[in-house]
Amino acid sequence: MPRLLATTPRQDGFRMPAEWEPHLGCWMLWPERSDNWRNGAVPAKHAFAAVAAAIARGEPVSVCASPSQYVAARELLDPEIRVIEMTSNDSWIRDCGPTFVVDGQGRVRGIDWKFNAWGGLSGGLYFPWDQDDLVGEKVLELENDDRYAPDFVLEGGSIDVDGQGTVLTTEQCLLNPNRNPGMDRAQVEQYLRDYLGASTVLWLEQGVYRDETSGHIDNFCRFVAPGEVMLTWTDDPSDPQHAISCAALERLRGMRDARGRALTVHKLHQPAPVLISAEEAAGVEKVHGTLPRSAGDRLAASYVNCYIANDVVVMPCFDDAQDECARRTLARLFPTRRIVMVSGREILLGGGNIHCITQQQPLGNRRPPIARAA
Ligand code: KQY
Repeated sequence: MPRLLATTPRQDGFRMPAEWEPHLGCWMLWPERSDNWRNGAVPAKHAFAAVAAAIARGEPVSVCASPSQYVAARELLDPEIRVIEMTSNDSWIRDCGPTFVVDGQGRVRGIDWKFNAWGGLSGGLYFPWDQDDLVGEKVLELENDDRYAPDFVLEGGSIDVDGQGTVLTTEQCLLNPNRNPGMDRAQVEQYLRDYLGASTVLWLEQGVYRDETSGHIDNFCRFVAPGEVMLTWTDDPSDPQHAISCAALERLRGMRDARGRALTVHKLHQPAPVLISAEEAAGVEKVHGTLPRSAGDRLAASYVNCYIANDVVVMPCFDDAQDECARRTLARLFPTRRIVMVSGREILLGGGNIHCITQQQPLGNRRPPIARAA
């Protein structure tokens, strides 16, 4: 039986690896709620299946689906993808799932953060979230991985690491009183250091314009290698994203990572504004307590929200002229991986993108998975 640990990963010599370090596989949750996904989540299910298939070119994928959705998921997902029956409130495993950590011997453990649906009753995105909050524990039990369970609310999308002691995050999210009220910056940093095995926390002020997660870093700025980050960008000064990205660039230029390196910043130009159409908005059920969708609302579209798998990088595309530029940039940044584009619009309509619906499980000292021929 996996153990619940009272120590911290730092005390035990564990750290969160960078996403480009080898994976045992990837976890996802299956979408179904009709107050977040339009048309009974049918288009979203196809989008999730396409993401799972793209990732499965590089590593094994496990998709957890609720009892009533097991058959639909099994039907739509490729046969090599494992489907597991598991209840959840929605399908954002980056945020409600475990964060895996490894030690120098390649042992793997998990952090089971507290989850409150991006802000609980003051600004959260839906109610209840009790089943989402159990996802981390359930995954770790299935995998027989020992578990840390800090009394700390954190979504996986709100942090990014280089695997060498540096954590990147935003003040907008982690200092938001609707996550860990009463905790100041120093206390939040201590949790990040203790649980991610890091020494340096780098803070950007905010995330992508209108990102409903309170500015998750994984949609805005992420490590692509030690000492290198990619940043959502626009050259258009009339776009509200411009000032946000310029302010971030300014801060990034003054930062040093845990090893004292200055950061190289790679700009990823955002697509033209993605707005919810009247038809799309009409397909989402209105439910009290769930963030509504309105025609004309701008979505937080970003190419940064991609998943770095063993042999592939799976990136969202938006039927936009910038898609190809972003693909080329990612190909340059990840020269040993194939870049696979999957349409991101349907996932974006739900409030996130490919990185938000995936969670990597590090390989540690286990045998490498056999990748399907791409
Ligand atoms: O990580 C994310 N971007 C999650 C977004 C949740 C949206 C719920 N409507």
